[in-house]
Amino acid sequence: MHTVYLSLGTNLGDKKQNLLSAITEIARRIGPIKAQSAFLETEPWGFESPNTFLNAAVCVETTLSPLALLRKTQQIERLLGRTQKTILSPQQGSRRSLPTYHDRIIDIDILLYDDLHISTPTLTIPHPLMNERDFVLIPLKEIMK
Ligand code: PH2
Ligand code: MG
Ligand code: MG
Repeated sequence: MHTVYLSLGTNLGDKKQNLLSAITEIARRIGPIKAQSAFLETEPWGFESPNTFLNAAVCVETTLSPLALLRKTQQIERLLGRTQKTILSPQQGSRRSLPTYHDRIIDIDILLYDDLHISTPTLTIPHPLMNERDFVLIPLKEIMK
């Protein structure tokens, strides 16, 4: 079994229901939920939008590999109606610019996977921007204590 921390975010539609549906699908397709944070209303970070976010974090146990986990989280995003993908800027690795973000029905990001450190073109764990984002850190601290 592996212990995984996921970040959830939504700023379109029925945001509370979007988080609840995502958590239901995570439990069904990824593994049992060990801890779940409160839902936190946050201002858009890294882009401008009139739509505030609802964010949360969950701790899940899973037998999935990191890449299989990524595919499952993307499958759940599509199932819940997410269409657009974040557009990565060319110099993202250099931290000189952020990706182009957009409003979304649901975003599920992998924060931590056991104490694993990996960096591939499709997946980096721990999440490279997590320590710069209060909307990630506040829910995460709540469930890690
Ligand atoms: N997600 C982003 C970019 N900005 N801002 C907030 N408040 N919450 C998010 O979940 C979020 C964001 C990229 O995934
Ligand atoms: Mg994200
Ligand atoms: Mg994402």
